[in-house]
Amino acid sequence: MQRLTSWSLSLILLFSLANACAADEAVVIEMSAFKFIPEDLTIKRGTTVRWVNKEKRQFHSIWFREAGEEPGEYLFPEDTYERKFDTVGVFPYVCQPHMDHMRGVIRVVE
Ligand SMILES: [Cu+2]
Repeated sequence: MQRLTSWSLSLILLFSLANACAADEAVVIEMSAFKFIPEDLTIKRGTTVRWVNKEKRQFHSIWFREAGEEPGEYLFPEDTYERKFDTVGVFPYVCQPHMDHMRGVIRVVE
């Protein structure tokens, strides 16, 4: 009984670790100095992308305008936004307030 309990605890610990690692598998795009870094990103299908606002004061947004979506909410410094890409294709996006010069593209491959 004692052995079973510690074995179960080990399993729980293992699963927790696995989840923590999985959560870190997101590919990060930083928003800094009015740019998406990297601006052009290629990922495998099923990958999660996490945008992080690294500005000191400036807000930005993520808007997949060409896909006909609504503009995203404003992301203030240290705010993040995540999206998983399950479809192969090219997905351009812009920052709504700075869309003339602040643009990025996600290329999803098999
Ligand atoms: Cu912006």
